[in-house]
Parts: sequence; C-alpha cells; structure tokens
Amino acid sequence: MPEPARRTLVHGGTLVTSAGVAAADVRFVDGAVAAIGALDPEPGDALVDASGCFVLPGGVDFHTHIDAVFRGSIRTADDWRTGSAAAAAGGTTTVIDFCSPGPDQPLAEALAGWRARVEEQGPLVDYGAHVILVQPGEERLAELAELPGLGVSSVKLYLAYPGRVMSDDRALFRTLQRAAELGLLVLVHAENGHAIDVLVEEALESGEVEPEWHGHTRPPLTEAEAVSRATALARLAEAELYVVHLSSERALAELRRARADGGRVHGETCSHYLVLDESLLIGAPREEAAKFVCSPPARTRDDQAELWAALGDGGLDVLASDHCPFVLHGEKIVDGDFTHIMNGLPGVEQRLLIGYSGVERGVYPIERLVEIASAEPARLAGIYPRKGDLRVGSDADAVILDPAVRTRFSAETHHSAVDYLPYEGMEVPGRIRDVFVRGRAVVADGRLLDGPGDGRFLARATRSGDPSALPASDEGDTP
Ligand code: DUC
Ligand code: ZN
Ligand code: ZN
Repeated sequence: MPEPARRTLVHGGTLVTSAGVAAADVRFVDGAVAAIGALDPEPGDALVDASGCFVLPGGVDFHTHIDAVFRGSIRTADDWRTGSAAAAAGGTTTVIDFCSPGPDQPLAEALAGWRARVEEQGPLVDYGAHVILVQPGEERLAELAELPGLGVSSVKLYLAYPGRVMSDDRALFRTLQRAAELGLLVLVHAENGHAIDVLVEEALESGEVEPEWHGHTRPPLTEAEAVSRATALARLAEAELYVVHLSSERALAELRRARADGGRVHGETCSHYLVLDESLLIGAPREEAAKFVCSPPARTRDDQAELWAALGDGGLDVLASDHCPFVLHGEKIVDGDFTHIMNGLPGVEQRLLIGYSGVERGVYPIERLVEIASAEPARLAGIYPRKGDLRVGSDADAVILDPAVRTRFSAETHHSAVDYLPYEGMEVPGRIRDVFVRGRAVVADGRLLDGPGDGRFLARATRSGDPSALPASDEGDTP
C-alpha cells in the first residue's frame, strides 16, 4: 500500500521569497511546495501556526568544512551528524561543502569516497560539493570534464598557503580557462601566500609570536592584491569567478572594480567578518585570542560596515559561514607561535540570525536576506529553484523565524561538537522556531528533533546548463 501523503499547512505567517513579502499560507505535500496563498486546511494537513513569524526558504550555506582535514591530518570538530544538526538548528537546510582529492587521486574516485562517507554519517540536511584543486596540471585539468556528470559545478583554489595547498598563477589561469569551457564556477581563497609568508618570517624573527600577529601578517593589501589578480585572470580567461570570504574594504573595492568593468565575478562574505573585529585578538591572552583566528583575519569596524553595506547594495552576493571549527582544547593548537593555530571558526548555526540582525538594524530588507542567504547561493550552486526559494514545485525547505524573541549564542546550547563559540554570549534579534527539510520537521519550537538523517546529495547544474534540466538528487523527485 502506498504511504499516505505527508502534508503540512504552514498558515498565518509572512512569507518571504524571491517574489517578495506577503501574508500567505504554504502547503507542503510529499516534500515539495504544493500551494501558496490563502489556503484552507484540507484533510490530512498537519497545521503549523506561523502567526507573527516570517516564513523563509531554508538557508543555503555555500561554504562549510564539515568533517574536513587540514594540514594533512587535522580534522574539523564536526562530523556530518553534528555539523548538519548545527546547520538545521540555525535554519540552514542545504550546505555546499568540499571534496578534497589526494594529489594523485582521480577526481571521480575522491568524490565517490566523499559521498559514501557523508552518507554513512546520516546528515540531516541536503548537501553538495565543490572540488578543491591544488596546483592542478594538465592531467588534472583534463579530468574536470567529468565533474558536471558527477553533479559538481565548481572548483576551489587557494592562492595562499604556499607549500601546502596554494596554486600559482599558471595553475589558476589554466583552471579558469578550462572552467570557462566547461561552465564551471571557480572559487578562490584570495590572499597572496608568498607575501604573507615573508611577513610571517619577519614577525617571527622579531620575536612576535602572539595570536594578534596572525592578523598583522595578513593585512588587507595581501587580500586585495589577490582579488585584483584573480579577477583580472578570470576576465582574460572569460571565466566566472567567486571570491570566498571577502573580509576587507580594500578587497571589496577590487571586486567592485572588476564587476563594474564587466567581469563575471561574485563575492561572498562570512558571518564572522560582520560581527567580529581585530580588537578581539589584540592584547588578549593567547587562548582567548586564538578563538578568533581565521583567514583572512577579522578586520576593523570600518571594514565591517563596508561589508554590511555591500550585502545590502549588491556589492556582495552571498553570506556564507565558512564553518570550519577546531576544538579549542585540542586541534585548534593554541600553544606555540601564532602560525600553529588552525585557521577557521564555527558559524553554520549562527549565520542566518547574524544575517537577520542586518534586517533588524535596517541595513537591508528581509527580501535581501533571502537573496544572500538562500536564493543567490542556490543559483550559483546550480540547484535553484529547487533550493533557495519557496515556489510551487520547490523542495519544502523552510524556516519559521520568530522576530519577537531574541537568541543568545552559547557553546552550552549550540549543536556543533566544537567546545567554544567565538560568539559566546552575543545576543541577536529573532529565533529559529521551526525548520523543515523536504517537508519534514527537523526543528520544532526551537528544539532539534531526533530522527534519522536523510539528507541527500545534490547534483548541481553547471553555469552554462539549462536550469530546467536540473539533475535530480540521488533519491527523490525533482519538481
Ligand atoms: N580558508 C577557508 O576557506 N576555510 C578555512 C581556512 C581557510 O583558510
Ligand atoms: Zn579560505
Ligand atoms: Zn573555507
């Protein structure tokens, strides 16, 4: 006998989609949005009252490092169970993470291994992958043709960390050329690795070992130079570029310049750059300062203001988390000089509410939050409108956000496995009340529900692909 339809009617809320803001009910049937408007309950509907609340598309986080390995053997704190629980609790229903192939490992093999490992861990949210390339040669670049068939439409290069994962300008330019041919999006970590290495050597020679020197040795010009170079090479290759984790006004200015010049360039900032600043590292005890070490580093309050403004005016396209947590009393490596500290912060759970604080402060309207936190990352990922919006036929991924209640961030109550939070004690407006992944409640009244994770791999369309021919996820239907 076929299972009865799973039906939910979310009623009485203010629906925010790419089509605008309106008082509207929304009905989910069998994991998809079936109807939107003034809807009467029908037999079998489970009723969810969203009065006084916003109903938003589930968040799409374009940049996470769940269960990831850095420096050869150091793993981030979250596995896919805890990382996806943190995502869901924070209103994010899709994450695009990273598959990092070994030096000589075929891309297809690496992706198959990555997918098997994720699936085994039972994620609560849907997921896709960017593929990381390290100094790719022609053999590797030839393999990129396989990616669209494997459901991957983006690659990432680091322009920092020489001797570890950095790619040089030839590798960057050739990747951009290949990506342009194949309709792939190229992500770059834009910092000048060689210049930073020299500044680090000079600092260490002068006996500067404290965490604040992590920031002093990665000044905004090292970021701006790399953005300028990557955007110029993308233009030359006629490729589409996405700059991850922009942190400074100077780098942002380079991005704006490239866009004004007609470059197909997209920019992301991350929640931590909006609310953390460099003063947190300066003069603080080592273990305290280490909590805020990420790359690029936290900048000034003026930089923060520019990033907020750019999210509002379209200078930046995406608000991501770069969720990259390391256990403070463990893998974060607080002892020794600043170069030992692992770069990265948790944030997947806090991203959406930090973004919402911009709405409350009048930086941008709530429709813009939906664009930067859901719709635009979904478009760039090649999964829109199935993800990132609430339209008839979209996946029933939704968040009920209560604007009348405030949330206090704390490691005591968060869902990540990491043992600290850089946002400890911070209070923001709004509360993630309910979350649905393909129509199934994963958070109800602010509480994460126990249940089997049935997050699915998302095959993503290329930038040149026909969006209406969107490949389906492994299981389930494409609307
Ligand atoms: N860059 C990232 O994008 N994530 C974590 C560390 C880093 O340098
Ligand atoms: Zn990076
Ligand atoms: Zn990252």
